[in-house]
Order: sequence, then C-alpha cells, then structure tokens
Amino acid sequence: MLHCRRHAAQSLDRCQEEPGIAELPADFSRVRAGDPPVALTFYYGAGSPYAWRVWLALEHKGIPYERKVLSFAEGDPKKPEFVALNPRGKVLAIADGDFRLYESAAIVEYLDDAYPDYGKRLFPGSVRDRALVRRMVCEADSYVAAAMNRLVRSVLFTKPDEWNPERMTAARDELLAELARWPAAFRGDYLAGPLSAADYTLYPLVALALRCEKKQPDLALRERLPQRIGAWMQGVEILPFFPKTWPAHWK
Ligand SMILES: N[C@@H](CCC(=O)N[C@@H](CS)C(=O)NCC(=O)O)C(=O)O
Repeated sequence: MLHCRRHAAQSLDRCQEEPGIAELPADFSRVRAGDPPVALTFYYGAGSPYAWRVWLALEHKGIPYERKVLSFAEGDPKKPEFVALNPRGKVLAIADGDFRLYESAAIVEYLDDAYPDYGKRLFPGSVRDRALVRRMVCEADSYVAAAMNRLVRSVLFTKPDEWNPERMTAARDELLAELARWPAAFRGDYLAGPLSAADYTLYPLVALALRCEKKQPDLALRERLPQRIGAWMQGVEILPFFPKTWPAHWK
C-alpha cells in the first residue's frame, strides 16, 4: 500500500518525523532483572495500522522486544538496512534472533506459535475458533483495509484545497457499508469472544479511518459507526497496554 509513502510526500502529519533507525533507544520496559536478553526487534512506523497490529500483539503476549521506529519522511523503509529485513521496503518487519519476517498477519501468527507460553493466545480456542479468528483477519485485511485506504487517500493524502467532497463521502459510505457487516460477526465482547488477533487487526484500520474525521470533521464518521463497533473500540482502548501503542503524533 502506498498511503504512508504518499503521505510522506504530501504532509508530515500521519507518518510522523521520528529519529532514524540507528538513533533509537531500545524499549526494555518489559525486561526484568534476570530475564534473558531481548532477542526480538520490532521495526515499525508510527501511524501504520499494520505495525500497530503487531505492537498490540507483542504487548498482548508480553513478549520482550526492542522497538525501533522508522521515519517515513527520512525514507527509512527504503534504506538498505531495512530493505534487508523487508525487500518490499514497507513498514514493518521483525527480527527474532537470526529470523526475519515481514507482513503483519504472518508476524502475528508467528508470535503466537513461537511464544506459546507467553501471555494469552492470539488465536485462542479450538481449531474452529482459531479458523474464525483467521477468517476475520482475512476479512479485515481484504475488505476493511481496502475501504479504509480509499478514505485515507481522499482525505489525508489529498491536499485540503483539492478535496473532493463527493469522493470523500463515497469513500466514507463504502467503509461504513463494510463495517455494518461486522456487528453480526461478534461472538462476545470482543470479535471472536476472547481478545484475539482479529481485534488487533481491525482496530487500527478503524482508528486510522477515524483519523480522517479529525482532519475533516464534516465526515462525521464516528457518529455513523455501528454502536457495537464503537463499544468494541472502547473495549480495546481500556487495555492496560493500549495507551503506549497510540501513535505519538496523534496525541
Ligand atoms: N501487507 C503489509 C502492508 C504494509 C504496508 O502497506 N505498509 C505501509 C505503511 S502503513 C508502507 O510501508 N507503505 C510504504 C510504501 O508502500 O512504500 C503488512 O501487513 O505488513
């Protein structure tokens, strides 16, 4: 997807300016005396819904990690040291010891498989329960992300003096039509019943869409969200680790 790169070219709002890869201090907040050294490095970009998903998953499981932020404006994702991790030059990637992985959905599955004894499962329950979580992840990535991207392109990646109200409204309504499908899929307070990878996949996509409303309040997106989606978002936002994952430049 192009949205972060375009954004970097047109505005510095969403993919914020942060120190480059090499300058960043490690986040050892979960490491206690006597713990083994941190093996996992999380390379991310602020405001990327794909990176946000992985960050929430890392926190959910309580896996120690070192966090390194990439600056879109500095072109960090296209620098050789990052392209060595992700040849697509897209945020994000992890390095776990000598194992490197990109694509957020694959990373979340890896974390659950590689760290089965850490925290709660990201794909909890029976084979069928886990299949339903995977189905929701696929639906979010295929349908919600596509609609969200059209909205983001029409609002955040278009200069305000070039905004096309019809295009913005159409993108908003397309996203709302997709989100209207989701309340019927809920299996409990969270999407799959217990918290799961499905929640961490969908939440950042909807949050980024709502970011468009902050730029263009006429969208009135939040008030049009299905009530169940609004309540579910609050259920994610009350998680103790949630605040630290909120994009710093959105505060
Ligand atoms: N399918 C990828 C999507 C990654 C992606 O699109 N990342 C965006 C940031 S939100 C990016 O790096 N875009 C820059 C580009 O396309 O050049 C994943 O889930 O990790």
